[in-house]
Amino acid sequence: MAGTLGVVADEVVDVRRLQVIDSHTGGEPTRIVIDGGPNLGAGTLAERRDVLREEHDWLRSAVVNEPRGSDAFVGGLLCAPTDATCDVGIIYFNNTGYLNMCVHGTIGLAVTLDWLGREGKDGLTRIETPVGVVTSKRLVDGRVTVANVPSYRSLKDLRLQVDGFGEVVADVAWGGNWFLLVQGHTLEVSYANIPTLTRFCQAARDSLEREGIRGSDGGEIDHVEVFASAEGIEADSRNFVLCPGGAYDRSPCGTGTSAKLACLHESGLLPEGQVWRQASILGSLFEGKVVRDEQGQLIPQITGSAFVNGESTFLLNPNDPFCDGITPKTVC
Ligand code: PYC
Repeated sequence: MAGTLGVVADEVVDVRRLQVIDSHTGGEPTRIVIDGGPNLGAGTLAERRDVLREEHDWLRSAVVNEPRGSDAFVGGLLCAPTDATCDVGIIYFNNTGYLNMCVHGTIGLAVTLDWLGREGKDGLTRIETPVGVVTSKRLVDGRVTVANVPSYRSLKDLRLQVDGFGEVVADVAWGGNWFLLVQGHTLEVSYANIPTLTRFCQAARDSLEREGIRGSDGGEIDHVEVFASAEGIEADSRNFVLCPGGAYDRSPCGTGTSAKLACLHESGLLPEGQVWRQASILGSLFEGKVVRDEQGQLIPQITGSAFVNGESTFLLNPNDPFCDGITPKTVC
């Protein structure tokens, strides 16, 4: 949607409007673009994500980067689904690029659709993503359960040398994104220790890259998760999750919790249906369990709460040097 808001040197300026709804899930922000996005054609969600990345990356940057957003934001572009059984489609992105799936974002999407009166029948919404169909179900207590894409572990007990930190023991698993899950370590997993945890996770990513370790489909392992026992709160574990753009996840990270559940199940430590309570670095909680689908695939179900906390129209003025957000290209 375009409008004429400003006049610069006798020239009428076309200002593009984007309508967004903000929410947060356990402290982690989600910003859903509900109107004003570009036409991405009629391909699959994965194809339309490629069009967005290659031809309209300005949208990602304008929506989640400063000055409108921050490194912590995950954005989502609401799309028409190509799968006729789905209610909506979604493409998630962040400060550095595009996500495959995002569970905290999908819990945020569920409350956003409820706010708009657009969720599926009886609070159950089928959502097409670039990596498969997921569902969200709003529970009577207001929480939301997301049934995620099939999840699995691809590497167990990997010994990784991390510069400045020594050897750690970790698994690699898929939960809708690729994760390095670190348990054999001596780090303190606490809010006060976020700067050190961030340095550790960045160094661990560098080690993965140096050693050419990737997910079993060749995908980059771009999220790193560090686990410890949960002291002082009712949870099975507390985690710290570093996202691809260098920000930490304020929520327990739903795709990361899915990857964790797959590892626990494959190690015989979490039977089907048993609840695992995963706390974030802030102490916000997700409850998760795994079930098998008809094909025998492991489906994590993640439950958490989200709150709608903003409804805005963004104005994209081409005369604004930071119209499309602050990026390396806009810095001189
Ligand atoms: O909840 O899946 C998640 C997620 C991914 C990145 C940030 N949050």
